[in-house]
Amino acid sequence: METTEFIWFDGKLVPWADAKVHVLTHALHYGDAVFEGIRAYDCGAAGSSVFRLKEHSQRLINSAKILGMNMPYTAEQIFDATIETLRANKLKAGYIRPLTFVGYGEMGVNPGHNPVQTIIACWPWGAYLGPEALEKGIRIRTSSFTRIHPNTLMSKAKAAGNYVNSILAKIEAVADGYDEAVMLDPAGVVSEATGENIFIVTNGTIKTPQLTNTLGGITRSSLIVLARDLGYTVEEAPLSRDEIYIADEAFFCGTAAEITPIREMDHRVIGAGCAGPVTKHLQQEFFKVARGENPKYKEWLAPYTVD
Ligand code: PPE
Repeated sequence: METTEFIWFDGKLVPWADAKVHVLTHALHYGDAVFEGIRAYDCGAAGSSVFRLKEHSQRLINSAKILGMNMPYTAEQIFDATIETLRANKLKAGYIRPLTFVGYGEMGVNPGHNPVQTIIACWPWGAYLGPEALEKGIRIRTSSFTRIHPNTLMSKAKAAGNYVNSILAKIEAVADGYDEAVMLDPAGVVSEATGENIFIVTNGTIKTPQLTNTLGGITRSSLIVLARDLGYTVEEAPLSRDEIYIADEAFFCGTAAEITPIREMDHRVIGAGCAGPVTKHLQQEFFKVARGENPKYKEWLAPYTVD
């Protein structure tokens, strides 16, 4: 990976190589960490902007609350620390990873009084699913792994432990020659991908699963607003696997993946087998918003400049 100079670690900027923890860190053994994935965009002469930093900062706090972690920072402090980290690294555009984790202290499942620590790292990160994915679309499979039951792990928490389910699905998909997996929930309806929410387009109507057991994606909620403002009808309703097979268009969305068209699923070509017109339209409008070219959504952006 491409590194940067500093990582924010519990209030201090430390050199990248020195941001270390003990091997008996509780979260490393039991997965009790929560994180965020955030993107900053280069807005040209206007400087840079972090996309929906307020919402991402709040989701980190919410995730910690769901896991019963004693989070020592407020959403405002995470917001400010993120901007501080970007500026210290002179990073105009890239990916930001805040992580709050249960640290070193006692071993055993009970996190007890172990310290709760927070880091914020950032680095340049291009297209998540490969350089051609955003334009040409990807091939996906339905995972043989079921997405977590809403009372097994807490899907509204962006918790490290939840990602073991995603890792199983991702390894399987990649080993079988696909770019990504989509997972069904315990009832057999479509939930989400290993790191993205899913949308389909049928007869001009946009549809996405409700949030029963999926992460409340910030890209997802932004796209729902954006699409409705553009005049599209957007439904949040149960989505079956075969509805995707016969959709005109399908796409994934997430901070890392942005808006990635799906061109094939389980060996069925979706629509015309390339990025469809509605997907392309939303992609274009989304990037305009993120790059500060649409003043209507200015409140979604946290502007900053680097010296
Ligand atoms: N579902 C899952 C399971 C998920 O991990 C993400 C983000 C989303 C939906 C979309 O959420 P949002 O980013 O708020 O729109 N996945 C992050 C982690 C990716 C990684 O490999 O790490 C991300 O996109 O940053």
